[in-house]
Amino acid sequence: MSRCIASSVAHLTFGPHQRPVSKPNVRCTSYTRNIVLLVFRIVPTLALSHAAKGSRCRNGNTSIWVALSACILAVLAGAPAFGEPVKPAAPDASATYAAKCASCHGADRLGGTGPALIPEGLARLKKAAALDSITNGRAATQMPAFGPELSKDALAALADYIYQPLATPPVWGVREITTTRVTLNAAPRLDKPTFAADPLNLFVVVETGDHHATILDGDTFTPLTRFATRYALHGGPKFTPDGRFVFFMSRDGWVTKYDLWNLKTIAEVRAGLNSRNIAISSDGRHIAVANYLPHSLVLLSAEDLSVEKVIEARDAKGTSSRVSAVYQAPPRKSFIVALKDVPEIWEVATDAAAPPVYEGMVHSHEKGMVEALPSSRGLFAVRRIGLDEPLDDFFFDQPYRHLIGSSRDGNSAVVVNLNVGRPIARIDIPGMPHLGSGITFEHAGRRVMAIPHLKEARISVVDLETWQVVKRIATPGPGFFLRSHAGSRLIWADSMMSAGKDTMSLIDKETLTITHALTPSPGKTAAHTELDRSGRHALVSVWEKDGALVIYDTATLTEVKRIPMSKPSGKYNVYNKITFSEGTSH
Ligand code: DHE
Repeated sequence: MSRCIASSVAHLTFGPHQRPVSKPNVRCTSYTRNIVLLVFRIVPTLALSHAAKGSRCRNGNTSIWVALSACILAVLAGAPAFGEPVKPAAPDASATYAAKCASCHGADRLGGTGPALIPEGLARLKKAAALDSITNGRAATQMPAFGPELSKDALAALADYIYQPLATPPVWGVREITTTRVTLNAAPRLDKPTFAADPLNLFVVVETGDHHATILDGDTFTPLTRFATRYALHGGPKFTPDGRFVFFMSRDGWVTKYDLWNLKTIAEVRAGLNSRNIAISSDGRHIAVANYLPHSLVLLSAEDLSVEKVIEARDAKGTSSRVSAVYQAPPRKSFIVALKDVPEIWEVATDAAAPPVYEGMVHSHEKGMVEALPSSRGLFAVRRIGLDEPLDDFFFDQPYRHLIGSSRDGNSAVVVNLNVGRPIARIDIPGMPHLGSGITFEHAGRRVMAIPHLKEARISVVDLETWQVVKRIATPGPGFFLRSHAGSRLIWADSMMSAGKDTMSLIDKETLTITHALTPSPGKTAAHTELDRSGRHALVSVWEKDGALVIYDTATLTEVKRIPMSKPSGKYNVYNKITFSEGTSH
């Protein structure tokens, strides 16, 4: 059909100011629709008016019959009744996406320079917030505002569209991962860093407000550099045992290797499409990536981020599962893997000399006489630990003999002895304990752990031998993170999930009572603390887009310095991390 016929038909049916917004595809589908509407709308109108005027055709009966049948056809076709305005065609969101979004977010919606726009990646973003970003753009990013050029309906259709599941599940295996790998800079041989600051007292600060990271001198609290990261980093960055390199992961599955001595990005690879976190092996040679999409554990070389192995996440019966997290267990020379959808935990060996794993029947365990076939052995051998229910959000005791995981109902924690490979105790701690943020310390001559609760205003303290709750400490509100240090007698707890979100509670490890409250910025969220390598200073986030890093002297509790930052979500001290110091996350 020629352009001018098409446009005059469109004029008739849509009116001059109601043109469809997404032109390319809409045009083809609207043409067909317009012709149908034209036939059903105009023919009966003419026929009826003809009949109503009493016009005497050669066959007046035929004229009325034509009008009636056209009316019936029009009703059957769902065409609007006479005089009723015709609604414009629904905007074709996939065409709008192709025209406006695909160049940054990928034609397949799996991401490009912008993040992936798939339901798995958007689970944490409300649709109204997504619509706001599409309409008004995102400050300090390359995301433009489409409000001025798209109609309200087209904007809403686009927001709906990106929350629709992909028609076919994407494949993301060795080949796809490998094609994304880039080396950006070589890591030169260096005996010491290219700057004077103590490399073991550096802090890596992740700023999720504008997706940057700052490397901070932990003695002078002066930033050494600040650089753009991938969109939405999550989980703690992981450090090589010598503290020279750090690895970041984004929720979109990008893993980045960064040289802390030379302040340069070394390499990047996209190991998953929707990822949870990463871990590094105790020898610093392997990186493990936990993925929700696809269901896999990806093992990378820490040297150049090349793929070493992709392990599909399936339980012993073959049921597929998301991998909710992977943890490093240095004394065990292994990774511990949490599976979201099946009642299993995995221990993946990071030691080439790891013993064989037997999954089936073993006739004899007599040394040198084992009569069975191992399912795997050596590097990346997978040992399955069966559970009664899936467990999430793990905490480990210092020797990594026990793992404590949250049960599904959020009312208890299950203790798994990793040596014998089975659950040995259940701890009654209702209110969704956030075990991943737990810390350990000595209290009254016993090793205990303290854990915040996401749904109750308290900190629980649990004895790590008897698994009994020693104390429940009431706080101003539910919180997310806890921190301390062997060199400090205070625990720093936030209440970021509550009205008391602007206040940090300081708990005395000896008395297990709150002794101080600090409010870095009244009304603004205060959360996530990390102490320096000696425990003399505590760095607290004002967790807002126009936020700050506030540094306190842990002896006097006075503010030493305040550095403006964009939602500093987490900060990580090199020494504390590589020594697996008590009081911090691992
Ligand atoms: Fe996290 C760590 C899981 C929501 C900020 N978070 C972790 C870890 C896990 C986890 C398993 C430990 C990984 C590691 O360090 O290797 N987080 C989850 C969730 O399941 C949860 C509740 C929901 C989700 O969708 O993922 C969740 N996390 C959040 C947030 O909403 C936070 C506050 C903001 C954000 O940026 O996403 C958040 N999580 C963090 C941070 C760490 C973290 C800052 C590292 C803490 C540390 O000190 O090591």
